[in-house]
Amino acid sequence: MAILKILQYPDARLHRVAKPVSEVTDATRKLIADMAETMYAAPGIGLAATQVDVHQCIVVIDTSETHDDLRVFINPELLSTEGDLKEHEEGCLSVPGIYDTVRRPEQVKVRALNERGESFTLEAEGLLAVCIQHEIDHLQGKVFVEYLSSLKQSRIRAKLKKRLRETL
Ligand code: GNR
Ligand code: NI
Repeated sequence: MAILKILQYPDARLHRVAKPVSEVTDATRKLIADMAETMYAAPGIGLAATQVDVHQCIVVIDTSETHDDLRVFINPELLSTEGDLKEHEEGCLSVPGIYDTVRRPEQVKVRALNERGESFTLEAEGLLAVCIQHEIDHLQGKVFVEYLSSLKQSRIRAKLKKRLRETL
């Protein structure tokens, strides 16, 4: 297993659109193991392959406090969303230290493949629903700050660029 490097916003590679996985192989499972290790080490509750510069539709999520409930989503599709829009404070491992409120549908229904290549559907609400939507956005090249005002986005870009200069 290995800890992978997480791309930091603003990085153009975070805006690439991921390609569906055509076959779930041992290489896919190796990547998933590395993504999980990277997510737990960060620590974070989710990670999309896009964030580690792999542009394939793969997501790992674990919203448990005990870090023992890994969920794997290969080629996830949002089948439907339900409920009112709900505000949630979001953060992102690719936008460290920045937290802000995003409004998203309360409940989602998602279909994906598991690590054995089997199809499953899942209905989620609460933090898991927020995280699934956040990760599917990553696969589509979208970072949560894009839901914020353009003023906030330029402030965040300036702050992270400055921090990047200072840590070089
Ligand atoms: O660790 C994470 N926490 C989080 C909190 C609120 C909403 C979404 C997230 S996802 C984030 C990890 C990450 O960046 N996944 O892409
Ligand atoms: Ni993120």
